Amino acid sequence: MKKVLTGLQPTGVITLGNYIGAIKQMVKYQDIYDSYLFVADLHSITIPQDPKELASNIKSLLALYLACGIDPKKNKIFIQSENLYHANISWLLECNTYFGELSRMTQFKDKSQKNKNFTSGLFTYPVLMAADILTYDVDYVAVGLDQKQHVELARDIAIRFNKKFGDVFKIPEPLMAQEGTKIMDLVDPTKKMSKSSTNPKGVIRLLDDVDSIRKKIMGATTDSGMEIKYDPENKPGVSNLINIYVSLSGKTIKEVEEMFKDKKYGELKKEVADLVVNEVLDIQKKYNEIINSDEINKILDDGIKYTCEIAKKKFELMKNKMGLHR
Ligand code: ATP
Ligand code: LTN
Repeated sequence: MKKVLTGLQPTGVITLGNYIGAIKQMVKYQDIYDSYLFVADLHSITIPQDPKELASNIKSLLALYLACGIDPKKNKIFIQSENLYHANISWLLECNTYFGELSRMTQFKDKSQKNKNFTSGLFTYPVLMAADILTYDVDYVAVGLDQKQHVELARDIAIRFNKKFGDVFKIPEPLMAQEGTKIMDLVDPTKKMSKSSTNPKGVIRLLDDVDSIRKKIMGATTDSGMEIKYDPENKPGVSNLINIYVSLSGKTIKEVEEMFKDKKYGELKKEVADLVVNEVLDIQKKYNEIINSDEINKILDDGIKYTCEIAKKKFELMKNKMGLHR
């Protein structure tokens, strides 16, 4: 069975974008691949985090994974910082990664510009991500377009390491979400809907109360004209609503356009809101059952035991190949 892996950062309550673009994809993959899903908490501290908030975000993200349909029997679920091998493996890889390569990462360029006092962790972040991936010899890494460059770097590092020290790593491939799964901000539909967005009106979070979700969708920016047509370039607002409808209903873009052919924007918004609210209510119900149960701890104990065994073997193999032994 082929293996797939992904991680999400606990940088805030996840959005409808994260749900459609990442979690729903993993729910689909869990039936066909051996799946690894973790909380990338070591990645989140590359930018400053409030310790109390971070701890609560980690727990909440885990509960949301389960509430969204991630099946702990089909996934190895773990917290990155609990597996001490990730940071160790990352160091061995860092010493086989060039400064120039990391300087070319577009995420680093963007994020270091936003915060002049950025940490060196922000710079070496892609190597830690390579460690997450290469440790488990996965075939696929489930990511959005923004992370593709990091997966390509992981491949380059693995190829170089194998050449230098022998066959140690499998070369992974990015597995991108389907076309059209990028959900945009409701207020500015030319911008991605993002956890760390500063305008709450544009972002739907899975734990928002459903009245406010309805209000945000009814207030979404639409475009001039009247026609309900998928055209992201000229009609980004309407296209985003169609995209959400398509992602949650399983219908095709054509079918949705047909359904709303002679209808007004307001009707599309109402139907999108109904779909989202329905799905979110179900997730919130499950979330509330899980968040204070002991289920998460049990799942994490199993996940960390399983993944540490694999990671330990990979770490020992790397050390041996590199001459780090008695
Ligand atoms: P941040 O604002 O902290 O950068 P984010 O909301 O942009 O967070 P990430 O943590 O970078 O999200 O990404 C987690 C996963 O969710 C990735 O696989 C990413 O591709 C996916 N994702 C994030 N935003 C969207 C979106 N708007 N539409 C579809 N997928 C998304
Ligand atoms: N960098 C990713 C999160 C992440 C990840 C990974 C994704 C950390 N390690 C390994 C896939 C594989 C992000 O910010 N979305």
